[in-house]
Amino acid sequence: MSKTKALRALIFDVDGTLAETERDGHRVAFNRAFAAQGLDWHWDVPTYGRWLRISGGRERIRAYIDTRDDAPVETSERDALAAALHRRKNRAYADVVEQGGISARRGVLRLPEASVNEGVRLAIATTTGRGNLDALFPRLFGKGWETRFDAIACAEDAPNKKPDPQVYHVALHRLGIDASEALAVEDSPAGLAAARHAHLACLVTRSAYFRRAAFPGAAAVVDDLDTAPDWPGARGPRIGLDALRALHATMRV
Ligand code: XBP
Ligand code: MG
Repeated sequence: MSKTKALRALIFDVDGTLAETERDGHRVAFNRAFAAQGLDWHWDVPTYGRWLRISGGRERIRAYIDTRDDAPVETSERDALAAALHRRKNRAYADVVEQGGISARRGVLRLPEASVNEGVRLAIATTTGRGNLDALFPRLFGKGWETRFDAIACAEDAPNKKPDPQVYHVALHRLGIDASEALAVEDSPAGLAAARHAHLACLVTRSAYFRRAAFPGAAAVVDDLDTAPDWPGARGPRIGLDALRALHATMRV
């Protein structure tokens, strides 16, 4: 039996975990990008859910282009179209956020704040690009948001997208801690797999697109951070730092 290590950091995914950015942000922005590019393509809510299986917005749109009869024939042109649509999508995403289209999921503002006050550090491990954080985080956490996070790892730091663990390895390296000293918070099967491949315990807060997904290997699966915790050693009406410590401990013994 290995000795239980103290919980020193929480590592948060962004899309789907901190906010419903996929359904209400990236999807909407992709549709605006299609229209701006003169394409009559459209991703409704269920269709986008199917394409979400491909991590990474550029990778997602590139795979979709391959299914379209009305897409360019040459590979280089398809690559260029994917890059152009992705750039447009990210600009549109910033507009959606700016227009107030995205808000924090339940518990996302409370729990990180409480954690920092009790000496547990915060980090980000996301497949999305840094520009999307720069658009979203001031809206969620206020102007000085960067000072709240001890490590930020995003697409530019980890080109191998989830379920590859690369982004978690980068976050752990920047935190200077071992995987056994952190807890990941994710919303999707790919995110959970990435965390587990990096040997992290992982709490899943199911997002809209993954309400019925299976989460093998999760420490716990809940609807959101304001849920009443039901694992051993946890008390109270909502998940608090004590509950996260108890969850982390159960995964380590
Ligand atoms: C998020 C993603 C991202 C977003 C879009 O996955 O897969 O690609 O959908 O962002 P996770 P980009 O929450 O597991 O990190 O267009 O910047 O890729
Ligand atoms: Mg996610």
